Amino acid sequence: MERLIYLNGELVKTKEAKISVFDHGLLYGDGVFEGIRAYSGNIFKLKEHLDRLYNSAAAIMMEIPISKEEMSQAVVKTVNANKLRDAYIRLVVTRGIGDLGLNPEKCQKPTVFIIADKIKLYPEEYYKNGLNIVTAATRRNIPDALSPRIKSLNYLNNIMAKIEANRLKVPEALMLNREGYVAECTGDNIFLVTSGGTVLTPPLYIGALNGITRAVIVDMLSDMDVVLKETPFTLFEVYSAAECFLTGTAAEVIPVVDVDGRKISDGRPGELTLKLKERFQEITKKDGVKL
Ligand code: PXG
Repeated sequence: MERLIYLNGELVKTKEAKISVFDHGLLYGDGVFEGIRAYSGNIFKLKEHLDRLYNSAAAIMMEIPISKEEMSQAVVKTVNANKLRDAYIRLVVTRGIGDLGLNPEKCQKPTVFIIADKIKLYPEEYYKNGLNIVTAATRRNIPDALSPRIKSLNYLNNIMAKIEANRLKVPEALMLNREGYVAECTGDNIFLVTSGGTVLTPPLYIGALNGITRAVIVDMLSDMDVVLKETPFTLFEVYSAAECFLTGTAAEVIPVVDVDGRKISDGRPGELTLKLKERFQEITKKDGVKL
């Protein structure tokens, strides 16, 4: 089925959903985006995604031309127009059409588009057996150059790390910050469970995206009375962890069983990881903005 794309206030067919070659989103990666999911007719954490989108836009001094309420309605409208109940939604706002110079003042109005499509799920095997990942040589962007908290269209840092993963034929790469602390993966946040049962995740200032899935897991751990420490850690803590898992909109909660050739514990997905994955999936069934 040909998809209908929301583009600057209108729903247009995929073939007609075109962006100018003078759009600064393309010329300079000047823009912000979100990846959102709908589960059985409910858009998961839409408010949180929109808050992050508008915060990212504020950080790059870009005013999104429609209100959050209008954006929320536009997302719902786009998913419904494509008759989707389970969907992956990509929401993009670029600086808009300008000239060939990088000056954003030349851009009259941000371009807004929303794509809703079927979600490509990760292979079931990843959840059952866990992922092998590697540490990328490419360090995460330093926050005082370009904050990893901004979900910008400038994903080259992550893409370079993803290329390293591809070359080693693994699905994800772990990224360290400039100081050598573990930050996050190319499209997922990371958690460890220590042998004592404490859960660790890097604080956001280390250089990680404020993941929506991460926040759900943080709340869940608090409900379960599991001690969570948002604290910097190095690869040593990763290699010696009892469990390791990644979180993200696409992956949800996914176990990691091998990092840089070091088996995590016995090389099987951990107990707490599997419990969190199940609990997370239960929440996705209940919560959300109705389509
Ligand atoms: N870190 C980074 C760098 C991300 O891009 C996450 C963490 C997880 O955040 P959420 O809010 O989703 O829990 C992301 C988001 C993909 C894809 O196709 C994944 C993301 C973004 C864009 C595409 O796998 N992950």
